[in-house]
Amino acid sequence: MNAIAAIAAVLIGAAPAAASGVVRAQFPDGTGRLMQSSWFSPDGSDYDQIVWDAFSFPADTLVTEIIWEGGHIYPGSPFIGPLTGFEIHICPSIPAGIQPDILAAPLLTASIAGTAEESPLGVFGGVGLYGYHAVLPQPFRATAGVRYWLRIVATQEGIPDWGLTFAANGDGKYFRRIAAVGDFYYQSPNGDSAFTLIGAPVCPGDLDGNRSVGANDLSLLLGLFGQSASAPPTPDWASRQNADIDGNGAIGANDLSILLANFGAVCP
Ligand SMILES: [Ca+2]
Ligand SMILES: [Ca+2]
Ligand SMILES: [Ca+2]
Repeated sequence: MNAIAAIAAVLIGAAPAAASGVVRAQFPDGTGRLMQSSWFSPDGSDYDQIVWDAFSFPADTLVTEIIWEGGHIYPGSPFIGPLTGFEIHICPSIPAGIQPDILAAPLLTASIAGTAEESPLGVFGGVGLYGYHAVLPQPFRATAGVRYWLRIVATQEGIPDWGLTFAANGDGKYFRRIAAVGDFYYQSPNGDSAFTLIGAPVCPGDLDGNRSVGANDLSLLLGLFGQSASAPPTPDWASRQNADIDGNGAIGANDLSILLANFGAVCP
């Protein structure tokens, strides 16, 4: 009996299926700082700003829902337009990967009418923050190792002031478009935006993204066995999220069972 079969032998019963769970999260940093990402609908204005932030996965992943956190920079101001919706895009990178390809068609577009299940999270640094949630109109299939850019922009009928809150983790950069005197400027400031992607691995058990389930995947999972895959994020956060195949927030027997049930599988 080899090692894999020995492990399998201790797992009784049918393997559970991979379930939908958090596949990537950049957590609010708790400061209440906001990066404006909103525009004056329908014609735009010199007050508009748009934010993109990047994400990627070690293995092919289906993204089905998005959660994000933000608030108003000038809450209660009579000059500010009401929040009427959100535009969510997933955009490709330019070849170097350092910024979104703003000329290319988005890979996914979701228009959310209304306030996207806005719910208060509390007051942070004197700023009221809210959580938002949307189910994508169709799942987005992310390819292993490819860098994508999430663009979440609020629509306001009046001067816009809505923004995403800064995140405690990420690669330390985001991308934005600001308007000034009738023109647009693009910048890569320091910081990350807070968002959570919900979904599931395309190929449960393929942790290294080579599109089959094998010994290297098992080795990766065993290396993380018993670890948490929820907050607070660690430097190997992406790997932990990826290894938490059933999305329950920890890497454990269930995940191992799923991997072993798929051992040898070649992924679509
Ligand atoms: Ca970032
Ligand atoms: Ca693999
Ligand atoms: Ca798990």
